[in-house]
Amino acid sequence: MPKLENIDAEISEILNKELDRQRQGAEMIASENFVSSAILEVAGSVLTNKYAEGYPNKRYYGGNEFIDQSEQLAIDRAKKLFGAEHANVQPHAGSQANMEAYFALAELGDTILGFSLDHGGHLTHGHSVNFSGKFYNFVHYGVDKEKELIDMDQVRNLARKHKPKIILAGASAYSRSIDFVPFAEIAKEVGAYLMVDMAHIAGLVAAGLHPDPVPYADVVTTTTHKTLRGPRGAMILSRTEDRLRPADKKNLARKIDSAVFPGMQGGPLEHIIAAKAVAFGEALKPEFKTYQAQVIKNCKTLENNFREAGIRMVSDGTDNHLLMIDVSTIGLDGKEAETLLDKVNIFTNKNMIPFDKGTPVRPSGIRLGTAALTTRGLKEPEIELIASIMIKTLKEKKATKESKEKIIELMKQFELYPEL
Ligand code: DSN
Repeated sequence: MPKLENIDAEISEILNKELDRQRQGAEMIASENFVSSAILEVAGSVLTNKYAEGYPNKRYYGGNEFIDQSEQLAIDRAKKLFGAEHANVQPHAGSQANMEAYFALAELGDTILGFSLDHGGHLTHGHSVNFSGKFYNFVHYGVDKEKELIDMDQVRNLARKHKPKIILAGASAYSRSIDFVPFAEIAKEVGAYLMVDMAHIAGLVAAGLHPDPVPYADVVTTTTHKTLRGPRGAMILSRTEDRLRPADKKNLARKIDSAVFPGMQGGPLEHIIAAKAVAFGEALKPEFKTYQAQVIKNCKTLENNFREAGIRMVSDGTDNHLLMIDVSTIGLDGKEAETLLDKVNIFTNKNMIPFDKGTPVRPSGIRLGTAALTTRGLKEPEIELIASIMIKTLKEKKATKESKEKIIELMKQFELYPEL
């Protein structure tokens, strides 16, 4: 087979450079991870060639015998992994999954109660610049000022006042466990659907190391590429029955499927769906639980190091795979901190923190995560070393060549895709 480098030297070179960057860096962006070689292989497979609009055994194109088998495996494994009644594995990304869930549960203009982006929510949870904030009437809850934990009194009061069609739980920058029981109680009291976006914590949930939203929520959306460690994509889990509208001709499972196709998407990405099946298969193995437990231990190690260094953390620490650092307490903004760390090959992202006095482009925080480093095999001693380099770089406001070399040297010891 001709090699990419002989066909498209420019793209080939970019791929090689990106592989080197990934190999030589300490990847601490909380939403990123490294897929297995098996997932890489399937994501780059011949399944990309096939049109398969519809669902297994109900397609709008011929020739889907094997595609049907692969998508059905992905569905069955997803249901088994999360104990869900229904799974739709076609959403291309988390944004689409959320849009499709809103389409299935609400009418345009309906009220939805969600977690504010600047307190740790997500753009698709009703921000004014996003489709969600334009199509629906979002009302937002946040964290309390003292402990910086989700303010359930506020959730209850806003739910009673606004009577939302959907109450949405889930976050992209919240380092504490979320208890879905009170959310379900409030949803029941006000006659709302409970929807959970578990994108960040899906791997922890699958391993039984975070409270499970599936028994409590009507609909659960997730991306597949964060702690779940699958290919870039998403899925929607749901109950079969529509709890609030049981008399409707379509049950909830069918409403979700119709919202995905033909409601929002066309041809599913069957190469990615097969790669999701591989990821779910990996997550069903006992080693996955060991991996997720180490993700949390590594994050706790980070927390201990930042506490000892006297640097403020949002909510004073973590229960999961991520940690929010308030870099304003050391005289930096998030953009400056991100840039300094980039220069020593530690990859993070600037992030708003609750009650931030900064702006989204110059916020007061950075977000750190341990899912990707743990996949590379790093444990507590290596995390300590990375934490010490981070803290030194941030406190001295100086990115030294020596620090960068130490990170490259460390990461060399943890091979990434040696076969490539
Ligand atoms: N889910 C976001 C993140 O956490 O990085 C991106 O949309």
